[in-house]
Amino acid sequence: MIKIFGSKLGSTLRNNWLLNELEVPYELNPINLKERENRKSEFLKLNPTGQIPVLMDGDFVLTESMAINEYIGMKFKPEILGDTPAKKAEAWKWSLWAYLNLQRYFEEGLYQALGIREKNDENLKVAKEKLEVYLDILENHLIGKKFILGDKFTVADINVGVTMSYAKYSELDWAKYPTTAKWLELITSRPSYLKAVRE
Ligand SMILES: N[C@@H](CCC(=O)N[C@@H](CS)C(=O)NCC(=O)O)C(=O)O
Repeated sequence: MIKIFGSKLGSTLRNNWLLNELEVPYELNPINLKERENRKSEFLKLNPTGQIPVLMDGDFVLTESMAINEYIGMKFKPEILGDTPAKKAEAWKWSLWAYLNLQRYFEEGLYQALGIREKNDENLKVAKEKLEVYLDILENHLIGKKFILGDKFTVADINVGVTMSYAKYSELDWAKYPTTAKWLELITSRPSYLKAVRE
């Protein structure tokens, strides 16, 4: 059985959500970051970077949540990755776009809220300004579409959706992003998401 080392939230959620979506049984091995289990030598053998998630499938060990989703998709249901070369590439494009442009600014709010970074209003302001630029782009992209790639739910919705789940720590004016809010509500009401965050 596939093993995931990680948690129910953060980057690991990408993998737990996709595994549930594809109805693939898996075993979640909790790694407690507060207790620094990710820095123990046993875990560092799996991922020398000391980060979760890690996938283990037999002897095969893989890190990086989006690479793990590529593996899960390829192995169990390749269409979830996009059903044409263009759609697959677009799925990667949006997954990387969100991770590289949105996530680091969401992390400012998240880390300050959790006390990992010191309170700094100026940094929060800068992060919010940057987020507004990128969220406008996502909003315009989603207008007239049900999902990121159009009418089909794909791995891009999961990868980008998890990045967007960090938004709750940044004080955003959601009235500016009604289509994004509707899309997020739609994808996070899927049983696969609810199972991943609850169980
Ligand atoms: N790019 C990595 C990021 C993984 C990551 O940032 N994991 C966080 C939890 S969400 C972590 O393990 N943090 C602990 C640390 O960096 O010490 C991925 O997508 O898998």
